[in-house]
Amino acid sequence: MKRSFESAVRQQWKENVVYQIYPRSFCDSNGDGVGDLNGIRSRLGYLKELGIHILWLSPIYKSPNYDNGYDISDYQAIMGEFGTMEDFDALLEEAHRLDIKIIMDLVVNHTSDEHRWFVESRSSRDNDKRDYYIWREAVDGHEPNNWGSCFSGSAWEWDENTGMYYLHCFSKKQPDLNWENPKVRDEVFDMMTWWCEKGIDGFRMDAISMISKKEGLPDGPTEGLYSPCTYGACNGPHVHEYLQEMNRRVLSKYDLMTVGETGGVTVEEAKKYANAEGTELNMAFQFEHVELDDGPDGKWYLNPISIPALKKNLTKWQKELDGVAWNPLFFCNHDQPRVVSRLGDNSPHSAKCIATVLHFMQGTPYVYQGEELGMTNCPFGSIEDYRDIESINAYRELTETGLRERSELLGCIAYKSRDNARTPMQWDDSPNAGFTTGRPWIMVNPNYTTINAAAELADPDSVFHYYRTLIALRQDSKWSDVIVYGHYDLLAPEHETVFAYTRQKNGITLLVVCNLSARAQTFSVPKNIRWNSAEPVTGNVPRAELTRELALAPWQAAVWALT
Ligand code: TEU
Ligand code: CA
Repeated sequence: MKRSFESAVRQQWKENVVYQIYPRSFCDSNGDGVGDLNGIRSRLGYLKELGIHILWLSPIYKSPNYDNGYDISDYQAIMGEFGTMEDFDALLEEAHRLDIKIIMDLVVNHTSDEHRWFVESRSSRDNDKRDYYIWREAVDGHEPNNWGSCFSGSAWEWDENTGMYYLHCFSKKQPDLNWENPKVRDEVFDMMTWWCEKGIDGFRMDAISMISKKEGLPDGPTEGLYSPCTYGACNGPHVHEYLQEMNRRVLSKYDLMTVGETGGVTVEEAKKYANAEGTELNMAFQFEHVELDDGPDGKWYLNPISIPALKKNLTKWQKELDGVAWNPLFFCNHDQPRVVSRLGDNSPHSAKCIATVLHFMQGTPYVYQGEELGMTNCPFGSIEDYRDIESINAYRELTETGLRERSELLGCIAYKSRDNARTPMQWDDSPNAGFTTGRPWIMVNPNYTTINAAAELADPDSVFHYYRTLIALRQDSKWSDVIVYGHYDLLAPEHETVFAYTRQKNGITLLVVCNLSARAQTFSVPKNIRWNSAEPVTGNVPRAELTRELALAPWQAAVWALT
């Protein structure tokens, strides 16, 4: 029977903030230049200080690391470089002791080609694991369709041994699983159950909107050299059916938080993925707001994000999901450049302003490691400085085909590369930012001498303490209720740089005003907003007073509670 839900259905995962760790770059405990599980455990106190109760770990499973762990060769073993299963158990136990939950990355759209399922599947046409993956005959001596991989090239790889192609929406080292095969679903659900029995607290589901491909795998419209496989793979005909089955067979049996990485998701689709009745997932990541600066054929452009467009987009998600689903709120993750270098000007002041915009919206905020320090994009030089398969493959394909000029493209990669998010966490001003005593696997951002956790912990005005305050306001203040559950309304949609909105619940109105610009601006509080008294909640300028005509400093953010 259908029930109707209010946004105010209380859930712990709505009231907390999620902190994402990219284990390879967080903290190295043994000097091999690669972050690891014991490194994470040694920093739990830091996360506690920030106020974190939920950690999402990017993949830590056994992997040949062509895509930094998003290519898994054994779901029930730990990557050797990260430690052992005992190290994981110790991390989980210590986290739980500190009241911190651990959410695992679940990468089941594809496996590594070194996973035993694929090794068997490719061994012969009649192997009993053949249908675990998506194999097709050549069509007129060519690939079965025009789909391109997210990491350049065709989405099909020819297998000499059996004379057929297999589908890989990501690199050819990441063959797509065939979810239409019930045995694949059994295997995945058994593996998930094994982790749940271990006591983990939830899943972030990688590329989960791509597990059901369009019937017949038809050609799609081309952009550049191929048709992005996302046209044929995202939100396919059976995706909700598979997630409901997963929910029935696994998720509903445990107390978990779940969030899907649902590329290509529309508001209508998100209402299903993250429906408030809880038959699929708790939240669904949408990416429209971080694609507003894309060019005609993808991300490698220097376009700025237009603030009115950003407001319009996020407002659509705020309004449409209120009461029927739940938004995850993010600007940063391991696939995005640093937001302070994208929407801001690299200054701590701009980092605080951007954080304010996000943390006062309705939804669960996600903080990506280093974001709470205002960590910036990295001044990479040549293509040799990069480690990310997406950046390296794109550079090769677009320059070799003559579609882009080398130095121009390199500038765009410097701006947008996922590696900007993957440089080591900046702990202090000692060599290699205190991340490792060895040689880091990727360069350290040279600005660690000024931007680092030790310096920010000691400075009450730092970005770190600003985030700590935002998190405390949400979790433990007289405004928690309206911050988490209040209704959202945008103000002044046309204003070129000021992002202003209200949140309302039980007669309390929060007024949030953020000047996303390096210039001073004026802002008129709309006439329909009235107040007898305005109490400052937070902001990045001391003693900001609310007046009808506001004179805002560059990057000023201010929040008032109106009564
Ligand atoms: O990302 C899926 C995805 O859609 C991304 O490839 C996205 O298009 C790209 O990163 C934008 O630059 C997930 C993971 O988050 C990513 O790190 C993995 O590489 C990918 O899946 C494959 O597992
Ligand atoms: Ca290590």
